[in-house]
Amino acid sequence: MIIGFLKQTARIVERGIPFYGIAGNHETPRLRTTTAALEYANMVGAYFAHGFDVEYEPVELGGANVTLALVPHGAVGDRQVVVTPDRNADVNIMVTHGTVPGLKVGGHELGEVDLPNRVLSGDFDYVALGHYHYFHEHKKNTYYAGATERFGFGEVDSEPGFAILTFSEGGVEIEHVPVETRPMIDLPKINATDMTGADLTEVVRERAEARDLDGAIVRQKVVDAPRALAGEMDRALLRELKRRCLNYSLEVTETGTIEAPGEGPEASFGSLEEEFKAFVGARRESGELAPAFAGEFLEKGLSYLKAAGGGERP
Ligand SMILES: [Mn+2]
Repeated sequence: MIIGFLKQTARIVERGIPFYGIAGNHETPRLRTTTAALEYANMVGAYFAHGFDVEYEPVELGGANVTLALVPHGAVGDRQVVVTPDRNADVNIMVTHGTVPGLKVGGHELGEVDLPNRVLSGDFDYVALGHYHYFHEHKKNTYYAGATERFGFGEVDSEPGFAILTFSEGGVEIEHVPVETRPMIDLPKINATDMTGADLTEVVRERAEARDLDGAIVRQKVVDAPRALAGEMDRALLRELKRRCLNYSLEVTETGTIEAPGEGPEASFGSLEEEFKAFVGARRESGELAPAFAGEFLEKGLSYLKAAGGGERP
């Protein structure tokens, strides 16, 4: 995958097109002593800020002096961070990553805000946001451009694409340009109470026939299934569906178990320590880990992380 990314990066750079970006939560090195995979792109002439500081990059574009304020995920975590526009630039653009105040997903406000107004309130001509995968207006000059591909069924209703900005005396205009992606289809959920393997096979077949699934990424949820029902299904049908679809995923939840929560847009990532705490906490709550063991595991794990210097910010 990194080879494909580098080839496409080189295609842009070779044409003399300025190419800048920042690291998000996934691209930021987990240990400060290591480097980021994005450094490879920098070697072929792009520029990605992936450290823990705000970086200002002047770029001449179409006769205008543009200053980019690159605010990677690593800098957003700094409570003291200050981002200011360049007074000498014609156009000031901030590029950053995280969750803005008031961002609602499926009617729910996302809990954790890591891009407070303190970061966003500078007098920039435009603020380009990443992390939330939908094209979304936060303010007139502040948008999430959205992702160019869907990353999970939580994004089944998103329209992948990119954004084109036009700056003029009158301000900034933004246009979302959809890109064609593989179809992603979440088939209507099947309630399997009292079904036999043959019944379920029949309903799965009906659901599949109702849509054109060829080459698509498909999910079929089955809930409230009697024990071991999935094993009694017709294997030939499942093989055929797996062959026709890029991916066909049959997700069966048995009676008495709790359905896995739907994947929303990706959660915000904290430090390794916060993630480890959340990991242990979730398993203690689900009963997977006994409380006494979980406590000890958490304590030991945190001390190892501390010793490795992974969580502590200097
Ligand atoms: Mn992200």
